[in-house]
Amino acid sequence: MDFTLNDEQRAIRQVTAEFVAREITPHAAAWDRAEQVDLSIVKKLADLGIFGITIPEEHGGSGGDHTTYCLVLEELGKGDSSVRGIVSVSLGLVAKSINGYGTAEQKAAWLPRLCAGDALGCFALTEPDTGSDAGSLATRATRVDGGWRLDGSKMFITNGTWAQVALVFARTGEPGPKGVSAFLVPMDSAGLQVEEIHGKLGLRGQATAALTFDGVTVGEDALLGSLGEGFKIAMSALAKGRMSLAAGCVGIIQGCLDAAVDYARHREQFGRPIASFQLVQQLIADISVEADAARLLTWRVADLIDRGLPFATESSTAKLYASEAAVRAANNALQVFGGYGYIDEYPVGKYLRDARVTTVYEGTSQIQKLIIGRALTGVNAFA
Ligand code: TGC
Repeated sequence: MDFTLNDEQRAIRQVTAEFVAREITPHAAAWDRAEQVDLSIVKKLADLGIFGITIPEEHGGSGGDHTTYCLVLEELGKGDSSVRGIVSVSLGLVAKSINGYGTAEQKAAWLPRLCAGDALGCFALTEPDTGSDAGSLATRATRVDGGWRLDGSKMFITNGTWAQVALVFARTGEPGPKGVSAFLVPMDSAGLQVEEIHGKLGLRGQATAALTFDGVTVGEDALLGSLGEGFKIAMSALAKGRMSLAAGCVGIIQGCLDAAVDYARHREQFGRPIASFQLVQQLIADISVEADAARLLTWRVADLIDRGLPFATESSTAKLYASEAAVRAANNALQVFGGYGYIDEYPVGKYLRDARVTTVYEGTSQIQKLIIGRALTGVNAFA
């Protein structure tokens, strides 16, 4: 593996870091308090080309590689995980799925708009009663004249109140994963109700919603991929999504490291900077080691994807490690800050709250361990 970044990757990382420092970091605490990022950030991100990385140029993207994608998500994650999540769902889960499985018409209808930030996507897999066992989902799509009718509900849907298109997974056949199909559903469809979920511990700037489908009708052309291919589309999206989530966690860990080092150098106790105390240095060293380890695990996944090699187990490994490490890093950073870490004048309390859910969504840490265990042993713990 060659992890030397090329000139283009370094330049994009630098431009993104400057953008984050100017447009996101100064507002992150206020957006967190207000429970809503300023949505003008979407167009600004799009103008920088961020919603089109890895999408081919012919569909409005820049055709960049996955290492570049991870570099960008790390910088966004350092600035505000709520903003990072808007990108990793709209681009990482929705646009990439359309690019991978869509017809020429579906790509033409949605990809230029998603890349330009004129539309956002949301990924509607999870349901009120269906989390880890995603293949048992109950939302139903039944054939009607000229298309499909969708009935059911979805839960914890990022971008839910902002999106123009939902990638919806619904049952069209037998129980279990093989009976699931995927649909592209315009969010202004009649019968689709969206209710924002408030009171989250973290990711408070993001719009997380519950969706209800009550006789929503879509045409034949809404089916993404083949009939019964929906679960494969969801798993394929999540396999890459877990890498992007890991990259966002690397950003959290790096943000914790930078904040803790800076604070420890300036905060004085017992007549000298707390950076001079060995136990403080231990907290900082632990964060640094985990930043390196999480970053290298994440870059390995990007490298495998760009070389066309299998990557799903490595992506679960990166997601598992980076998310758990982000929680530990934020906890250690808060310890360095003492009481000041507990108020939002400094970023570490928000890092801790935002990190916590990363061990839960896009597959819990327990699910990642079972995916890794299945790959190692050949024995399926889910069956
Ligand atoms: P399993 O037998 O593993 O697979 C069923 C079929 O899917 C195929 N498949 C894949 N295809 C392509 N790429 C991949 N990476 C694939 N992984 C699996 C597989 O080959 C099989 O097809 P076939 O034809 O061979 O039979 O299915 P399972 O039911 O045993 O899966 C179990 C498990 C636990 C791994 C799966 O259900 C799972 O990953 N659960 C976790 C669910 C999850 O991550 N949910 C997250 C929802 S989204 C979210 O949290 C937030 S993002 C969106 C937002 O923020 O709004």
